[in-house]
Amino acid sequence: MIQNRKQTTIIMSLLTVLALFLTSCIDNEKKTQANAADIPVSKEMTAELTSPPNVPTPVGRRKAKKLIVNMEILEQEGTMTDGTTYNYWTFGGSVPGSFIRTRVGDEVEFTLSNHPDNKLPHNIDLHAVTGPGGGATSSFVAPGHEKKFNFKTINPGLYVYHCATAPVGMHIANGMYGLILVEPEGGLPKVDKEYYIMQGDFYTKGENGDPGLQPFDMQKAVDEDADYVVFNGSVGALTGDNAITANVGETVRLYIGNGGPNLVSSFHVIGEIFDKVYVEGGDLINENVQTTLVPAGGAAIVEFRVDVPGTFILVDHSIFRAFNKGALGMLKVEGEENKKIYSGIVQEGIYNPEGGGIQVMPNGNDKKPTVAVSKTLAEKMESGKQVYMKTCFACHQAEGQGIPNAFPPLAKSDYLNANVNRAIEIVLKGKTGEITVNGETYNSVMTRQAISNDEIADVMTYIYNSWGNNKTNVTKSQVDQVKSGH
Ligand code: HEC
Ligand SMILES: [Cu+2]
Repeated sequence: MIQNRKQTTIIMSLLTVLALFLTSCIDNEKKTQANAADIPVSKEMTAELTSPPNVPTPVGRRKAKKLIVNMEILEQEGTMTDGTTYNYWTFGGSVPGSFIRTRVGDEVEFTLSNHPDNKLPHNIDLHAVTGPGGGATSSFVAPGHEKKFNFKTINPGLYVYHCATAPVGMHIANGMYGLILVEPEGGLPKVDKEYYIMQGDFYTKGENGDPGLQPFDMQKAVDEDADYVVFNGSVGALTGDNAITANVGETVRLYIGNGGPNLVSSFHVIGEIFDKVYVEGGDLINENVQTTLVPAGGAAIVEFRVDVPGTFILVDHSIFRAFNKGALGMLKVEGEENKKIYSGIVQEGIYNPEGGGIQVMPNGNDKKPTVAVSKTLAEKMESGKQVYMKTCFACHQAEGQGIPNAFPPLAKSDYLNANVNRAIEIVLKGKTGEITVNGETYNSVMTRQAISNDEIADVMTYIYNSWGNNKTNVTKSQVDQVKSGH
């Protein structure tokens, strides 16, 4: 014990040094935040608020100001997907809510008004706020009232805001979330295009695609069993005519948020690599990233330069959400091809690993004419169904219903029923460019299907005799004729 006295003293003094060191670190930390809190504000301005996918003008070099933010809560019915509506609760009339753009040191005067036609009280918790409830406790407001509170933005970054009124999960599930950006001193580096995209999961009484006004389903929400997972509040909010755009050579910055309430997003752009990701919307910058994780109640900023033209698909790479629940958007890039970066198809040929010589199975009956086999309709339906389930099913789906905004339906398809030869040709040669099926336009790619003319006859017969189509019986000789162009 006694001989340990000296050691104890040494340890004690080491601990003291360590403690001093840690205190000074914390002091420094406090100092930067205190500094931001001390940034003086000059003048007053009203914040520009935008609905998605747009963002307000960059802050740039402007001085810190008293920034007036007026946000109105609206409960309103909107379209979830074709034929399906939902009662959205919104900040500013959109899901996600209006984008708020500030800079570090701004003194925000926030007025939250709850429209008199609304049914419920609401409030707002901004993750950019340092203070109890992120503002929630000061902003609780009944329909037909408004509340005002002030806060100073002391940490730069991209932050989520959301309603925090009980039941919190339900308010978020109904669309009450958005993003607030706090730019650093001097602003973010300049880019050519900026967009606002936020993912959310929705829970409805009916299943995905069930028509009519669909009420919120609390049990499904608790079970995290989402019917819709979407960008910007609805299926197709960022596809077709709603796609975001850029030109070859431009730099694109996406402010990505995830409102949840439950699911995290594996955000990915098919055919692009993020040059930069501001991880979780903070200061840490990662480079050359394929997929970035955006937590529920979190955000990320991604940046990339577009080098080649085409349609780039934005997805949650938990991929069934993209193709079956709606988490799919599009970035359309126009401009010159760059064959050095991407060649497109250079050559297309027959892949024949076993060589041409043994492709015909000898059956000891070589002389038998192949055309002589004539199948009954039932046999063709049987074999056609097999071809369908093997080849077409992945895109056009089990009941031929297709996938909204991606793959057209074959069930009750006016396009299919109007012209048999045209449909055969599509399967023979593939199809690109815009087509309209049952009033919906598709502008996608169906690749040439590598199946025999006999199989094409069977699968087309199967499709024409299923799901309310016009019962055409397609023969192999008809397919042969279309193929030879007569
Ligand atoms: C990889 C996905 C994919 C596969 C596999 C696929 N298709 Fe398609 N199909 C599409 C797309 C996409 C279009 C629309 C093309 C466009 O926008 O120009 C389409 C269009 C069609 C059309 C015309 C539009 C309509 O709805 O009537 C027919 C007919 C069709 N496909 C039949 C088939 C058949 C038969 C098979 C299987 C042998 C098949 N497709 C396999 C994606 C696919
Ligand atoms: Cu609310």
